[in-house]
Amino acid sequence: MKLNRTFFLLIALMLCCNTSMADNSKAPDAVGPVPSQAQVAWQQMETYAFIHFGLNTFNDMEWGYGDTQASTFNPTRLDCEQWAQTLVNAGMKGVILTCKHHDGFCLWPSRYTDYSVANSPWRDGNGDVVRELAEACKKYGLKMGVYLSPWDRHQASYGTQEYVTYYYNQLEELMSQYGDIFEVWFDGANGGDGWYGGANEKRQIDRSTYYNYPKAWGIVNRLQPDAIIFSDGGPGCRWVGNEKGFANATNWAFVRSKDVYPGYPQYEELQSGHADGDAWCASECDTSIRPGWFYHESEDDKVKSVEELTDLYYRSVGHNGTLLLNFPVDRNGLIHPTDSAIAVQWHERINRDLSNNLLAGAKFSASNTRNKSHGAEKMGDGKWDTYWASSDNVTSADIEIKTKKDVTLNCIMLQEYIPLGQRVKEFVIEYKTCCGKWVPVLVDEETTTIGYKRIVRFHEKTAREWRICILDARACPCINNVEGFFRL
Ligand code: FUL
Repeated sequence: MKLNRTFFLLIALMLCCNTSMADNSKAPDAVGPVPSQAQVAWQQMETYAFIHFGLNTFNDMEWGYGDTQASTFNPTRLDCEQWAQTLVNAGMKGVILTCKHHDGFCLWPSRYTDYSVANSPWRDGNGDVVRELAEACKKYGLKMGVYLSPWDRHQASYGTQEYVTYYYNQLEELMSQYGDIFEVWFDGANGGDGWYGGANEKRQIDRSTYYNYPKAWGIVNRLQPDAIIFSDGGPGCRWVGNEKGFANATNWAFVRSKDVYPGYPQYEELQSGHADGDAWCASECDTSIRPGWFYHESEDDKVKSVEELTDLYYRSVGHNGTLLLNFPVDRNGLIHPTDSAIAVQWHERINRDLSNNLLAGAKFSASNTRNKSHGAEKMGDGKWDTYWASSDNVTSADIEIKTKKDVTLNCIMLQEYIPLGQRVKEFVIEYKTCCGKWVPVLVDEETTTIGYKRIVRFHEKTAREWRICILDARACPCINNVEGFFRL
């Protein structure tokens, strides 16, 4: 009995020592899950474009049935350089093309089907949209990504193993013929019915097993090791669970990898991620600049406004996601002038909102600091790789920011140093009143997670002292950037 007590006391003492002996002279240990370097680089792109273009464009459809004649694909002035230049002017860092949508028509001359540009009048059947875009991307400094629909309403073999091989073969073509690819889209959509070589029927497949995705991902990893694989649950990045272009304010870059697969029925969870997820899988917020993904003349006056797009930016990039904004290329083969004008004005608006950091040059301090090389000033030095961190086991701390003179702010940007994991669970932003009282700013959404980037919009306040109170975190917080703005 006595021996037992002594034994337990000894264990308790050892545990205590262990905690207090946490080595705060070193950088904090990572707290899993953590992103790969490629995932960090991908998230730093922040905004990139989708292009939906194909037979649907010429037939006023969203989901071609698979029987539309290839001969109807005939853009008269197709110019991928116009796309690339427009996208660069709109601040986009990359572009993902629907190389094959659900109708099965290929925008490149695939050697595995005749249902492609090779059998269209465009460039006398000698054209290759994927190649033209890849070349334009290189010229204008954009990254290139591909969308290859797993569901194919044209192929007679759809539903059999033969189709899966066909799908892998096409993936292999796209991964090996067009240079570096930054992202590959695996769309979970499958409506069942289709032409299927004339069968005109409904074909159900088991979405979680039919395509054997791990094998498809193996092809991507072998040929494009840095490419980010998109699907409902990654593994590279995840769908955000809606097509409206926003993530929830609470947004974890994790998913429970065993649960989520392309076509995941509880997709609404993806708007916030899984706080207890075992895999790093940040959210990509996709939406179209128009109601449809493909071009329809009837939507020429329904292009999203600069205000709407700006709001989406704050709720995607500003909610720890990326924004994938779709441009439906028109029948000429060009981005429509209305869409391009709005996209460029939107980019200018974001730049105007977020270019004048009113906290630049302010004095940063913190209620707890790990060591000299992780001091509070690291949050204001403009460097990605330097960050403030608290001591191990300290999961709440206050960051104070003193400016030289009064500043009026209605927006604060916070960034965690994500190579060490996403940590913060809850925070509050406060300002000091003239009588020396700390008061929280008025925010219209919850202030919980931060992640790679959190941009908090609030009702404007004028003050010389500001405070970010981190109330809870999964481990000691590591913050590498804090900026403040006045948005007009
Ligand atoms: C969905 C598709 O069904 C839509 O047509 C579009 O391509 C969108 C981006 O993904 O799942």
